[in-house]
Amino acid sequence: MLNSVKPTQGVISAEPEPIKLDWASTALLIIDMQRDFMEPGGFGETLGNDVSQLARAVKPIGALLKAARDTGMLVIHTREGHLPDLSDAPPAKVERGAPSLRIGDPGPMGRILIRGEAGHDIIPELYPLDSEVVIDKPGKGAFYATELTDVLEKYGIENLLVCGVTTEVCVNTTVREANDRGYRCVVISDGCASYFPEFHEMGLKMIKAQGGIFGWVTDSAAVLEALKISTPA
Ligand code: C5J
Repeated sequence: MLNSVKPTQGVISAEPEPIKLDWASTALLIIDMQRDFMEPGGFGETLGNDVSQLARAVKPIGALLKAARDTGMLVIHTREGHLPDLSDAPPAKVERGAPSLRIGDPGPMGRILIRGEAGHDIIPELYPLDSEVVIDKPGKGAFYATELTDVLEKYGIENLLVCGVTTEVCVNTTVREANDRGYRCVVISDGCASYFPEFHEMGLKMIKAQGGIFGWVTDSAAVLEALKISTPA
């Protein structure tokens, strides 16, 4: 007979070393898997990026999301974006560079990086359930000007399984913010992606270097293994 008792703890094979986590105090934090970053016509492409580079993270995140839902782990999604009147968008962010469209301009998926527009929403494959937490953030880090700290405290979370896009921008900024606040961050290498593969690699190296100066790095299969869930084909 299969043992149906859910494990309360697991050891994740990770770098620089394995890490043991209590699942009840662990959340899956999915950073900015929004159409604006993932699809043609959104913010990412207006900056000149090849958005197809990010697609590789979708399947591993989907497997983690399913595992978190199956095991009752807290799931938190974030979305980067701004209020329609741009009152939370610093001019220094809106005015920089020479994008084809700026934040707030009308694009094929609605106004670029504006809350409530189609482009600002999360891709259908990873769409949040009503029961999951969605944090809207104006910055790169998920703690800046958001209710994330309150949410983590409310649910007694001490450990974060972090994935999403892009590795070196919003994922790294959030991990650094979380690390300074005392959270253990385990970053999922195949669940993160960058428009620049070399930045992805270096972004992960920066996290796990120096004995894990910002956190741990693992992959989705290792998390599923620690949760005792078989890896999807
Ligand atoms: C960027 C993000 N790259 N979510 N945002 O501007 O990483």
